[in-house]
Formats: sequence, structure tokens, C-alpha cells
Amino acid sequence: MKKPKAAEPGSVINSELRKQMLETARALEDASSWVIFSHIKLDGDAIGSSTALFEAGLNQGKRVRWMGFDPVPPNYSFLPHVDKHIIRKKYKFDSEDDLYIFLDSANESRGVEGLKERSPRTAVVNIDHHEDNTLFGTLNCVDAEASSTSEVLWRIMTAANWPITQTIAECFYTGVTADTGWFAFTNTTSTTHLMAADLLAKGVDPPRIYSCVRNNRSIEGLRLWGLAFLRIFRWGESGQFAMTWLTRRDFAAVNAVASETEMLINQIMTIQDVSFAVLLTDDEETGQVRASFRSKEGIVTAATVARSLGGGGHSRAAGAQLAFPLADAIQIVRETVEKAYAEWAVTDR
Ligand SMILES: [Mn+2]
Repeated sequence: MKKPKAAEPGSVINSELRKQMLETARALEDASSWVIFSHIKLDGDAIGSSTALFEAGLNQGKRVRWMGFDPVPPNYSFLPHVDKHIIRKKYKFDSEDDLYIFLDSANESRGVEGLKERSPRTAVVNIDHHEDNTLFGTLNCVDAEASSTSEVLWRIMTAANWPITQTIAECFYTGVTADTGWFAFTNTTSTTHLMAADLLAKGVDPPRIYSCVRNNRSIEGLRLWGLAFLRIFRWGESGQFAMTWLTRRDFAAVNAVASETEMLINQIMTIQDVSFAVLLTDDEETGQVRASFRSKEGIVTAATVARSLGGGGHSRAAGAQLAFPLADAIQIVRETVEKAYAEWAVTDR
């Protein structure tokens, strides 16, 4: 079980990691054209870190482009450069590009296809915090202890003495609060709070960011959550497991978009005595079922269950894509959770 880290001032960090961070900053400084890539279904951390880097790039006179698979959810539209996010299913690698930067992507498949055929002179920078990151970049700066990619990037910019303006600070604050659930999840460390203090000192107004991100729901999204809530069922010896699902028809019925499921699974985790939550979503584009998992401390991890279904992620927040019809997926996930729990109960309890 991962315990929160002991106090570690932001300026004093592991020397190997600090070296990687400075190398990463130098590679960024040396390139004149950056292309930032976001993973599918981009979340608050991916958006916060990408917009922070976009702004920093413009401040340094770079040509910056930002690509992704999915639209930025409307509650993040208050951030700078969101209007410049280009939806490109398959970006054609361009020999003019100096640097490809993947943020918050555990592997390249979450970024863009065709990376292998890229111009050999173009470096790939991989900045992330997923513990299962495949280190696919030519330069990898991955800190699995960090709460978020925003935190890793903040440390890179701080180590390299890049100016962190109020605008950049607002992007970072949005990213770090998204991944830590406003500093409530177990990935929150003393460094995370040092980062938050630094961002506030640079002019971030937390109630404003909270209001933009959270009190900005669409009624369609809330209705979608309602459908998911009505279906929640619990099982296990003490009802410790809870699951719900959403079909394509549900999204159509309430006119909701795919991004409306962000944070939904965390609501399931607020049920008394539930320590493992599952959300299954029928994915219209892939024809597959997307499974999301959350686990509390002291129970089989979300990552264990996700991995046994061919997925991955963080220990307490993970997911997998299942190539089964929804009804089968529900049964398979139920059995996988039970099996993983039984194995965990024997060995780790
Ligand atoms: Mn993240």
C-alpha cells in the first residue's frame, strides 16, 4: 500500500529526477516548434498541463500546436488556448515538427497513431505520472509519486526557472485539483500542497477555479448521472463492491456527451461502506465497453483488477477496454473483482 510521502520541499527533489527534469526543460527550450498530444477522453489533468505548457511555449516564442482525439469538455473552456485544441484522429507527422510532447499518457496508444513512422530527427518527450508508463519517449520524465502530470510539469518549470505566470498557475491548479479530487485522494502529498501554495502566491483564486470546473454542469450531464445512480447495485460479503453502467441509448436519451461521465465514479465511492466501484460505459466509437475502477486503501487495488482485464492505470484509479457486449462485460467484471478480492484476501490482508 502506498503511503503519502513525507515532507519534501519542492526545491529539494531526488537528484536523478531533477536531472531528467532539467534535460526535459532543455529539450523544450532547444526546439522551436512543439506539438502537444492529449490522450483519448482527455481529463482535467491532461487539459491543465497542456494549456500550461501551451502558454509557456508562447511566452518563449515557440510555435505551439495541441492535438487530441476528443473535444475539451465545456467546463474547462475558461482555460487559455482551449479554442486552439485540434481534434485529429490521426495526425500526420510533419518533418517540420521539432518536438512531440505527450502529457499524462501512460503509453503512446493513448496519444496518436503513426508515432513509429515519425521523422527520426523529431524527439518525443513523455511527461507523466502513471506508474505503468511504458517510457515510450526518446526523453521520459515520469514521476509515479507525483499527484498529477500538472505537478510533474510544475516541478520541471520550477527546476528550470521558467516564469510561472498567473495564467500558467491557473492551468496547473485546474490540473492538480482534478487528479487529487481537490486534495482529497491518496495521491495528495506535501509536495502537492507546496505546489498549491506556490500557485496561490502567483494569483490563483481557488473559488473561481472550483466554480468554473464544478459548478458548471450541464443538465444533460446531471440527468445522465441520475440514470447511472438508479442502477447502482452492491455485492460482496459486506456490500463493499458497487457497480453501475451507461449504454449508448442512455447518452442519446438525455442528450449527454461522453465527457459527462468524468467524476461520476467518484460519486459511487461516496456510498457508505463501498470500497471498490465500477462504472461500465458503452463506447459508441470503439464498439467496446469502457470499464473504470476506483478502490479505497485496504482493499484489492483498482490497478490489479484493471490489469487482469488487459487495462492499467493508477493503483486506486484504473480502467480497461472490454471487447464484450455490455451484459457480458457486467458479468465478467463481477467475477474478476470477486476473484481478485479473494486472492487479495488470502495474500495481502
Ligand atoms: Mn493525470
